[in-house]
Amino acid sequence: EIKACLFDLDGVLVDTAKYHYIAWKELADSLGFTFTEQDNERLKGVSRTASLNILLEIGGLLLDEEEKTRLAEQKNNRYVQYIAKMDSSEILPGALEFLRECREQGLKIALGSASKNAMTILNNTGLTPYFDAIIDGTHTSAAKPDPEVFLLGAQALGTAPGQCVVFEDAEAGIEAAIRAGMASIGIGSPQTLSAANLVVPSLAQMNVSLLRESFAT
Ligand code: B16
Ligand code: MG
Repeated sequence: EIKACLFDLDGVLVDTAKYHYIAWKELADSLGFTFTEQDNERLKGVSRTASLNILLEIGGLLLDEEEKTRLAEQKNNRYVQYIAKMDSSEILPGALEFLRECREQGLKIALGSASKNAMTILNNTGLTPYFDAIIDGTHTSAAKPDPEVFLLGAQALGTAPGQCVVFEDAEAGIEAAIRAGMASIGIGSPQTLSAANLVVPSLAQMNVSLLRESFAT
């Protein structure tokens, strides 16, 4: 029986991928190479450090750790400027309605995000009060597909992994859910998220009855 829902942030509840993209693109521009929207797909759900490594690989640049730290900081400063202007209009379709329904139906709710900026985003969009537990990139030591972020979420809620369902838009996030021993629902395309128990285009297609039907034992 499902007792808790664990949500990824970027790509599930809000579309911050566009701001990550602009900030990474600005960095690539300043380093003198092109970074496309297609390239950006590879960074979704991936930590900041790992994202920078992919970006530098695309640009064919080999840099030392000190320089990398500086560039990651430069990108993040730009990103923080963009998310500072976010408000509730940037919550993805169906997300608020589903979070409300989960609460009404007595399901517990946790965040499981790789982002170190999750609190800013949740506060600016007004989503913070919906969560019983918030686990983000400031609490974790291993990135998805490591299950750490979701296991910490279940622990904070006091719910067994077998009673949790994870909502994720990234392949690495679905893998993390599986490794945590949790059910998973992919948000996006069935091709990339085929490992999930169920895939829906967005949370607008999700409701608690469908959730219960999908995982009825
Ligand atoms: P930050 P999620 C992830 O968020 C993003 O999808 C990914 O593109 C980003 O690099 C990562 O957070 C780290 O974010 O630089 O803000 O710490 O999908 O796990 O909510
Ligand atoms: Mg995501």
